[in-house]
Amino acid sequence: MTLIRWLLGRLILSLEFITRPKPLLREKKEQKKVNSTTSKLSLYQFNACPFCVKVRRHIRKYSLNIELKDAKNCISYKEELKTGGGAHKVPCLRIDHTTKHTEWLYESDEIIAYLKQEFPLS
Ligand SMILES: N[C@@H](CCC(=O)N[C@@H](CS)C(=O)NCC(=O)O)C(=O)O
Repeated sequence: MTLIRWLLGRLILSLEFITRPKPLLREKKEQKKVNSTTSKLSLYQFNACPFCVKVRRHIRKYSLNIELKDAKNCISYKEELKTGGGAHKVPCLRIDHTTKHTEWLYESDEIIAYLKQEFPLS
């Protein structure tokens, strides 16, 4: 079972690599603005999770500099996710609105919808 899961993971990552979308090219000033907003975001994820791959592809396509946090291998990220978000489920987008108000957004489709709304293609 572990071997099958590992093989599936490799397959997902290989397919992802072969079919990677081309990142959007923004003007420097525009990208700087986007970077400033994305600095408040981070994605808790697993490397070979298909739902995480879907979100990462969107992030790449739209050239969003969002920090990726490996919640499988990094114990502290795993704990942050469980304590802050309430569940050890990925993908989860952490949105630090202020130092006191943090939102934890689960579900790949919802994360993508949020990113599309926040960073529309102009
Ligand atoms: N409907 C969810 C499915 C997410 C999901 O099933 N994630 C799995 C990894 S692929 C997970 O977090 N499992 C919990 C665990 O492995 O501890 C989505 O689209 O984000």
